[in-house]
Amino acid sequence: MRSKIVAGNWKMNKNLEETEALLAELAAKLPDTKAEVMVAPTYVNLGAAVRNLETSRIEVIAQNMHFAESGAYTGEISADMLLNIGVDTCIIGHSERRAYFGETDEILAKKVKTALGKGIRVMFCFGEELEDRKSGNHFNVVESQLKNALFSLENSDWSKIILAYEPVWAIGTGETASPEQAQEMHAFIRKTISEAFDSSIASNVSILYGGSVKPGNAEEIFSKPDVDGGLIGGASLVSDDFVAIINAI
Ligand code: G2H
Repeated sequence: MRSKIVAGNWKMNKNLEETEALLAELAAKLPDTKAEVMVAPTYVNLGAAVRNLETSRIEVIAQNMHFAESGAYTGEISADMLLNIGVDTCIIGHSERRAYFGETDEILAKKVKTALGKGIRVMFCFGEELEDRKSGNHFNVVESQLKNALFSLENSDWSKIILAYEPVWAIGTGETASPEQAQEMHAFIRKTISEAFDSSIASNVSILYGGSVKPGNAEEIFSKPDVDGGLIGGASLVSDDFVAIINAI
């Protein structure tokens, strides 16, 4: 049975005091939900976030990690460092990492391999750009992003994978994929995984939708059968909005 998940990607927002204040609000307002609730604060505040949420069921996850074990990689963070502070889930492949930091499918495949090898659960992000959608190439792009980074995995690795389909044209733009577009792509993703692996892997993997999810559109998007929750950016920075989205699942 796949999990329902609502995750907040805080990106490069919130200093320490703001992080602690938002976490306290979320912990106090967290509704009774079957969904797994996750937040991804920025690196420097991860340790504080873990300590702040010690008695809460909100999970702290990381926004990124490096593929190397350790060494001369200035500015980078390793899988072991995340595990050491109690973080065992990491977003990998967010479109902003791909676009602004040159993360290719090849680099992402290495990150996924390292993370899984260390026992870190991976929230793998992917999605097409506007030109791909306009030219009708969106299914091919998504299929190749999945194949290049994930299709060398063992069957057993899939229990540690969460997928987040985020069409780049809908990220932070206020433009959202329609619930039908999200469902169509999520069903395609499941079919692609089913063909490459097997149908039980495809039906057990959680596939989140991300891209301008807000309290006003969350319920309809989450109502689609192949949408298992959301990866939320902007709206996760305001506790009432994030709680409303959690309530929509
Ligand atoms: C997509 C999403 C969260 P937003 O990046 O990953 O951000 O909800 O602001 O579009």
